[in-house]
Amino acid sequence: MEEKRMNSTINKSLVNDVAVVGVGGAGTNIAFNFEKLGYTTIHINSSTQDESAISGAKTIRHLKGFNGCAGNRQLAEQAIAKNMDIIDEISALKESIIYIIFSSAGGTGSGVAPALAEMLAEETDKTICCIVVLPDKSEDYDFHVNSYKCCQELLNIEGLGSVMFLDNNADNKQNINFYCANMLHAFLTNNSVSEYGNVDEQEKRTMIATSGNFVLSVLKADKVSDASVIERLTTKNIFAPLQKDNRCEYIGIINATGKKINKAEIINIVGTPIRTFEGFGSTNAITVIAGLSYPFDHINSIKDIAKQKHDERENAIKAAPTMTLDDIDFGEKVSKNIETDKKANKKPSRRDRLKELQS
Ligand SMILES: Nc1nc2c(ncn2[C@@H]2O[C@H](COP(=O)(O)OP(=O)(O)OP(=O)(O)O)[C@@H](O)[C@H]2O)c(=O)[nH]1
Ligand SMILES: [Mg+2]
Repeated sequence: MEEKRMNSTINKSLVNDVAVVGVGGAGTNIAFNFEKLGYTTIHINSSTQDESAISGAKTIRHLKGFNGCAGNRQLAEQAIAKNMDIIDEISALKESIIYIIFSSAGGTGSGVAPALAEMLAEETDKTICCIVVLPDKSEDYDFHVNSYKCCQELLNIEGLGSVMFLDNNADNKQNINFYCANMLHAFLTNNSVSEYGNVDEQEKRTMIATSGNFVLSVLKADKVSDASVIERLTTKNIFAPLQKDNRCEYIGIINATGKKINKAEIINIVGTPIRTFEGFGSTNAITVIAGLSYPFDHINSIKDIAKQKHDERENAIKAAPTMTLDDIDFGEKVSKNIETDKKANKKPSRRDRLKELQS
């Protein structure tokens, strides 16, 4: 009992040590889900319309002087450059773990978030984690170009903690937003204890702080099997498909009572970790993989879609005959200006005629 109380206090302190920063429409929508779960949250946007979508949000920081970035990443970077006080405010937060959440495909989040993440990683001792939304394949050219460029920039930042890649092909946006916040919350708050072992706060911090891709699965005890957990980690989930190179750093398995997940089966899929942290006695079974390779193949497929859409546009421009509009001159007025015509045809007034006689 004593141990249980101690463990739950520790886990509560972990949640109290996490702050969330949403940037742009998608980022602030997802961050709002975290805010409702009790996290310290800051919402950054350039668009007042996006801001009204999260009505009731406590802390909204508007990028002053801007009203939307319309998919323009450079404009968004300028916006944060002119509003550096927001970065100072985040640096000064008491929480030591910051999750920056944004879509890579728009303008505001895609342009602001990498700059923000890099500055916080350079200038603070905080653990800087990201949650990045990737576009669905039906979306337009511009979204794919932005997403690829944003990921390219993000993956070159040194000193980042874990990054979660949410794939908008996987489900509708509201579900993705909800599952992302609630699964991570389930992991951060899990305080199950067992004489067989626990995943403690430090182990959770280690997994969160490990750079690379981070995925997790949360299943109710009655749904747990090795196959269902693997399915949730690899296909039936909200994440970008894993890079198939068998590289990971840590595995965390918090087993549901009476339903032990076979570690070897997980390793078979994600690769050999430095260590597997195992816990028991949980209501939900939670499995976490940290330090995976970034999903390079999937990000390259975003570039391929951009290229395909680019080529379609170029081909249409090339194939279209050059059209011009010829001049026309029918030697007459096209439309009559009645007022001008009336004045032109008016005979001189008696006053004017008398004036002429004065000279
Ligand atoms: N998962 C998820 N995706 C979203 C959500 N809202 C928009 N998106 C996706 O995010 C991308 C557009 O990014 P936004 O976040 O709307 O763009 P922004 O950062 O506000 O940038 P601008 O509006 O261009 O200045 C598209 O791929 C959308 O499909 C959301 O609530 N959840
Ligand atoms: Mg927007």
